[in-house]
Amino acid sequence: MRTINYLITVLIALVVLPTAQAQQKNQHGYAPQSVKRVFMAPEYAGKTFQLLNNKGEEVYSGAISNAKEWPHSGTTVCYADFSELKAGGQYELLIEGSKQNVAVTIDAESYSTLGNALVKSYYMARVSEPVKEQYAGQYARPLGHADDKVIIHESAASKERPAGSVISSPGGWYDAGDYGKYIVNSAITTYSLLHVCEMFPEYTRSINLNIPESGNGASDVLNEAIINLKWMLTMQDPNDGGVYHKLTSKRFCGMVMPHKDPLDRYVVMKSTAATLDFAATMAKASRVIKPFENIYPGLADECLAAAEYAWQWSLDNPAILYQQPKDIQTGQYGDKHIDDEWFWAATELYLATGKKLYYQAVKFDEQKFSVPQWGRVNTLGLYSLLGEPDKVKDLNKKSRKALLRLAEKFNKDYETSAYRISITKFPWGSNSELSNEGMLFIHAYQLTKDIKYLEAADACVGYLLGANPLGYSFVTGFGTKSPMRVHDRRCEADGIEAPIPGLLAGGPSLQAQHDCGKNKYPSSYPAMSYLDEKCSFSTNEIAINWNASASFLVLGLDAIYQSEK
Ligand code: 9MR
Repeated sequence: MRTINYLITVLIALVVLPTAQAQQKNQHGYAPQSVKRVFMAPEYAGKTFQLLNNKGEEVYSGAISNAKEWPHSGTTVCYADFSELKAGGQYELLIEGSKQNVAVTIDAESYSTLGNALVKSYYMARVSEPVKEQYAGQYARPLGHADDKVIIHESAASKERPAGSVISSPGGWYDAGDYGKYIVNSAITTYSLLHVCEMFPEYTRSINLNIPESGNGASDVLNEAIINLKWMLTMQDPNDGGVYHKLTSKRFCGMVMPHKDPLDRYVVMKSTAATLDFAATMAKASRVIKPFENIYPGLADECLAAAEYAWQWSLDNPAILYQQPKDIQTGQYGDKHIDDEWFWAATELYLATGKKLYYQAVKFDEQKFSVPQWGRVNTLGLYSLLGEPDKVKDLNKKSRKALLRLAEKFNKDYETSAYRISITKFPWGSNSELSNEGMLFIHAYQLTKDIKYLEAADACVGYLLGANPLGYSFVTGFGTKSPMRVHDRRCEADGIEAPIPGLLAGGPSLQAQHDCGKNKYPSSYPAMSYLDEKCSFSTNEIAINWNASASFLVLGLDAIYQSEK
């Protein structure tokens, strides 16, 4: 028995430790202006490092930091920081006392390539049109779900639309590894894409994603967002303005391609959260789309009317929380606290209309702002308010204060963390928690031009691309060690080994280790609890909202870097 235990210990030391402790870097490539850190085992603390160019000449040298423990991973690390090296190129990092050199890339295109792929993934997820080879290459596939005969579920029945009757609700994107379409999650996702277009209009207009709409004169990010927006419009009941919470089958289908899914699809109950999120997104869209009236005639006005109609329904139905019907097993996106949804909708409607009634509904002082996530949306309202300082003079000062207070808190976490990263919590979709922190830092930087926020935002990209204790780059197709077995029906069923590129895996979390079995996970530390396995829907699924915050983060940084060159 003792020999076996000994052998197991040796095996763990050989197999687990070297991977966990190998040098961890941004595997895809740092932008010239990035913070550039490579993390390594504590034994190198205080030693020297050098960077050599491709001719073998030293271009930078420095001392490795002190070692520090990161409580979330249980690992102790130190790092080489060569942020001052800004020239693009391929380099070798030499570490005193280590035989293992680290290849480092600095590339001015690195963030735009990545950001574009993150947004292109939405094209790949389009529901009601064929994904064509000229845009998707080997990932081309037939039309998935036409969604032109969607059944009204009992929970969604009304006089005009009784249970069992049929509506048409085509378009949009698949939510995640499953083929559902969920309003709450669509809202934050679509908002994030609209917002990056609003905040960086020239930059986003220069992006060409090679999608069917490319070249129509609007940004491809906006074009892609409109695909989902148009679907969202179909989820509003024209008879009363309420919005169905989701459109899914009764249970998740098997791991088959979209066009092989045999299950009927239903719209399930209207909820106040979905209706308010819908109102907020539509109001935002009306402002962002307005300048493109010639490309999308009438759409901005249609969105605004839909937003106001949804608000009206919410006033009449102020607290209808989503409750999963007994015969439905798909994702819930249930939310018991909807004060933040009220705030977000009121804010966006006020910005879009200037009407007093919405202004009066903006209960600013009752809000506790936090990093956004699908169920925590008031900070999205802050982002919008900060973009319109002249319209909201009185609210602007408060918004600035609230946003900077939040950013400051996360910046402290960034500055004191062993991994120089702001994340301290690892819920389901932790990588999106982090990219939403990055999104917050970008707003703080735009407000203050304080470089510390830009660095903290950039460090989030570094982490997502491999500068983390797992040494995984979490975006499919990017980096030398990225997820190969994401929990996604298309990726599992398409017969292609490499997953669809540009998808952000959820990332480490302890939240639902039962998916593969607790004993399959390598660690009980939250930042280490990740499995690149299909069964791991809690750490290795992909989702539109996770890609959205990452898209904003990477494109936002690229826009800032390009404008400040
Ligand atoms: O992202 C959601 C996460 O915050 C929740 O904890 C989790 C469990 O309710 O659900 C996640 O959302 C899933 C949704 O319910 C269905 N489609 C896949 C989503 C990503 O896993």
